[in-house]
Amino acid sequence: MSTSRLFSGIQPSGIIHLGNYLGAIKQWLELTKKYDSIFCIVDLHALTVRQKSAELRKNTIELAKIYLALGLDPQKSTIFIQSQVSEHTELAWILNTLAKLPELERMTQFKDKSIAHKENINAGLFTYPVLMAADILLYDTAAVPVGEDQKQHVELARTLARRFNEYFGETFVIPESLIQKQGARIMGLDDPLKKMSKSAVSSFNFIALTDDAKTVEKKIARAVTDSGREVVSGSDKPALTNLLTIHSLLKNQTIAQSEKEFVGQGYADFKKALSLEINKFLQPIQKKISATDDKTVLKILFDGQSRAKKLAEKKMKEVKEKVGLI
Ligand code: AQP
Repeated sequence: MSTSRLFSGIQPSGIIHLGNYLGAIKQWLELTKKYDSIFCIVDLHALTVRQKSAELRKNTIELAKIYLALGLDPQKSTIFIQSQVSEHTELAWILNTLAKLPELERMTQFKDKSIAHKENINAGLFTYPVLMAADILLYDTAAVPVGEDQKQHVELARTLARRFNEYFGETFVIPESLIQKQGARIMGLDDPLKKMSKSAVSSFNFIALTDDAKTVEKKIARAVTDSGREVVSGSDKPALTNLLTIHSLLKNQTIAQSEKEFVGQGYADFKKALSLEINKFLQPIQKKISATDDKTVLKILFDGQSRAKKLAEKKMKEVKEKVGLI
């Protein structure tokens, strides 16, 4: 295995959806063959949007079960919970002193979430990208597989790494984001102009990986479509393009191949076939999730914690020395 490191994380801010899977996780499995991989459950990030504690706990364990059900092998990669390695927040503070206000103010996710959660525009939401930079830089990460929405945050991690290196001397690896060509941005089923999101107000925005077959059928039946009758993609057909993207990615084929399957058929036929495809993908995963018990998952997460902690401690020691902290 190459020593080059990969880091990626997902927030347990709800149950992960097809957008998270198709945009990010789908490429993880292949990448684990090439990189020394670390997969984190970024629970501290989830706190930037108000969470109910019991639900956060449940979603954290559920997310670990989903990681395993999707095929991540804890023997081959490190899987752990962010809050269990305190160096993440420690490094985030130091990086906070390097990040500039205008750099954070221009973050699209901050702007979007400030609109979606007007009642809770907290400082954590604003400095979220700095904590994400710490997550990445702490492990000398070379590659960060993310969806298009996170590219801007990885850019900031690169900027902060360079700034630190210039001021304090060579310390951090400059990470690269890995973004898939297709599926990098899966849009909401209820609004194809905004990305699919776990914390969307309506559950009709997303297909959660734990949705049962009936729920999937209902959500796809209700999904917004464009005017017209033919099942075709195009810049003037954002809703159909999104549904066709999901269909093609699940079938590992091009959008053109998916379009061809539905020549002469209407939206109803297409939606039925799409629901079937989604359920075919979800059912084996759901079986694996329910076959995994909490105790097994916790053991995997604690093993991951001790592996990650060792790397993080070493890096923080170096950072503190460089900065002049005793
Ligand atoms: N709609 C999307 N299309 C493609 N990729 C996506 N990702 C998220 N949404 C889409 C990618 O999934 C990974 C994990 O995301 P996250 O949980 O860390 O945070 P997020 O990007 O903020 O995802 P959500 O679903 O929108 O969560 P909430 O609503 O809690 O903020 C990332 O790699 C992301 O790019």
